[in-house]
Amino acid sequence: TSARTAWWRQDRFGMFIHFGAYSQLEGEYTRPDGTVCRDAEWIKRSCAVPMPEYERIARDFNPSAFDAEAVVKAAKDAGQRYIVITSKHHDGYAMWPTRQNTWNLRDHSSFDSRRDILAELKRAADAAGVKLGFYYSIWDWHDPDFPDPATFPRYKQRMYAQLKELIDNYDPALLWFDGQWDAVNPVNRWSPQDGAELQKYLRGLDPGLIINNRVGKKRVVDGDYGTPEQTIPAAPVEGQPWESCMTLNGHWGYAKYDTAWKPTGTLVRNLLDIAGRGGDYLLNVGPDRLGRIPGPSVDRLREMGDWLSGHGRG
Ligand code: FUL
Repeated sequence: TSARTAWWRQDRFGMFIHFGAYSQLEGEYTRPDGTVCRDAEWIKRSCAVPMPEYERIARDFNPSAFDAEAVVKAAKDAGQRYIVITSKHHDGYAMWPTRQNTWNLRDHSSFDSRRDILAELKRAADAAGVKLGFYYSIWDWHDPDFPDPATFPRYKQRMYAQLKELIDNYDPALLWFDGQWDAVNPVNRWSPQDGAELQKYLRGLDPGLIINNRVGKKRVVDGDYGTPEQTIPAAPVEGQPWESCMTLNGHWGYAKYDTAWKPTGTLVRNLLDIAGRGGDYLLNVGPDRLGRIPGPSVDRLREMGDWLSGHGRG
């Protein structure tokens, strides 16, 4: 792991992007009775949006203002050296033109079907010398084969095929798995062996690929690094690389009602605290329904970068 993760450990600071069909709702779902339910990337589930209704909402998704160069610039300005974007969150919606189903941004949206935002991001990131990685949720609320133990192997096959597409088409530097847990997932049968198998498969495709520990059961032996969420570990595991992922406000996906932005001073302090303990900081932005990173996020990222370049890191 140590040679593989060398660049990443040195980079220290990355941009997380939560962007998907849920972004279309911008955090607010109005129920048939007129009441409003709020959340973000979990909204389908936490607000019990029926699947046909969620599919109808996704049909309207048209992130026409998504600007890969602006995204990469915001990251660069902050001093971030890698980007990890949700290729598929728990809702199962693929943000690239996958051939495994039609539940994706090209085939099920109002977006220009000639565009591919992952390809755009890859191009812009390469041009700027920024690394690109993908978040991928093992848990899938949409695929009908997921919940049934009898059909789960078919789901698994499609998942492998999707991951191969991602690697073949976009050559990611890193894969950030999620949705492997027991507590929340009522039909979880993702075993340590499943994780080990998947890891082996991916390494066969690309030995240099960095993989987080949620590919398995978050044990030290799973993947390349630990993934504390919204927290900075007081006593990191000796010898295990780690990365704290955190939000800029209180949500991962765009939530228009959430204006509780963390002050830049807090963000800089978090970065220093994490770097001082040997970790990486993956700081999240949630683009709106049109694909734009919220202004308050861009401002804070720029202010962080200004602070860093004033202190010897350009
Ligand atoms: C969690 C997910 O359930 C959240 O939606 C988010 O993606 C976070 C980074 O990981 O496990």
